[in-house]
Amino acid sequence: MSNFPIDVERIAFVGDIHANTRYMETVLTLAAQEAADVVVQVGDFGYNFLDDFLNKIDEVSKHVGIPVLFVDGNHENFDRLYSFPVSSDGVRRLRKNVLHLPRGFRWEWQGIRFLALGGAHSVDRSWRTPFIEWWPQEQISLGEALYASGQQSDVMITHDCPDNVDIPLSSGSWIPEVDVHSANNHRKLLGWVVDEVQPKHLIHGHYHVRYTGKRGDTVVNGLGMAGQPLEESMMVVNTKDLVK
Ligand SMILES: [Mn+2]
Repeated sequence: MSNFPIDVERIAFVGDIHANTRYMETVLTLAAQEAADVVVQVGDFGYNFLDDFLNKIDEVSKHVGIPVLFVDGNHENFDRLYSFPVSSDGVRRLRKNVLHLPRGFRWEWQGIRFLALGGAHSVDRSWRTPFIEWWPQEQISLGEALYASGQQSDVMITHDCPDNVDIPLSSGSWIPEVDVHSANNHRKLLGWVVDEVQPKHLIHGHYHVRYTGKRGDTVVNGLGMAGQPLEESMMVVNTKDLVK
């Protein structure tokens, strides 16, 4: 278990940001108004992680005194993201106040056990240029799934949604059949990890729709995206309420 160097009583979760600097500024402002100790972003955060984006988020984050933690999504430049080293405490510091939670990273806040597991399949992959607009590291590998499944946790923070959850989506008839298949397989693999970890709560992004559902005994919260009203993209909670 990581000795993650902050404790957190109140968390502002936020959905896909897609490198939208101005939206992130608004998120941090609301997080401060809501007395959150930290912003936890659920993937599709920085895309190319440009210096201008990271510097601005770091500056606003320091100004309001709220660090930004994120799991990776699928629309991220993984070559750039993984060029930042993992610190001895297990996270990537892209800036002093902007931290990546790698897949399988575990920590505790308020005695509650958290597990990060980013990644998803891009169903728009066919329209993207490999290694410029799309990266194969986007999917959870079998090794990452095995590593993440090794221990129970109370809360999972993911980008994709596990299988056996009804997401209130409009139809995606534009998606090629092979990518429907790959996306479903990815959800199954994540679902297998969830079966092993048995979290009480799972929070995810990727589908750009705010809803609350269940998967067995696990409460599932899906978050909206940048551009939508903040009540669609954000969920601010007391840490201890996640396991009630
Ligand atoms: Mn996504």
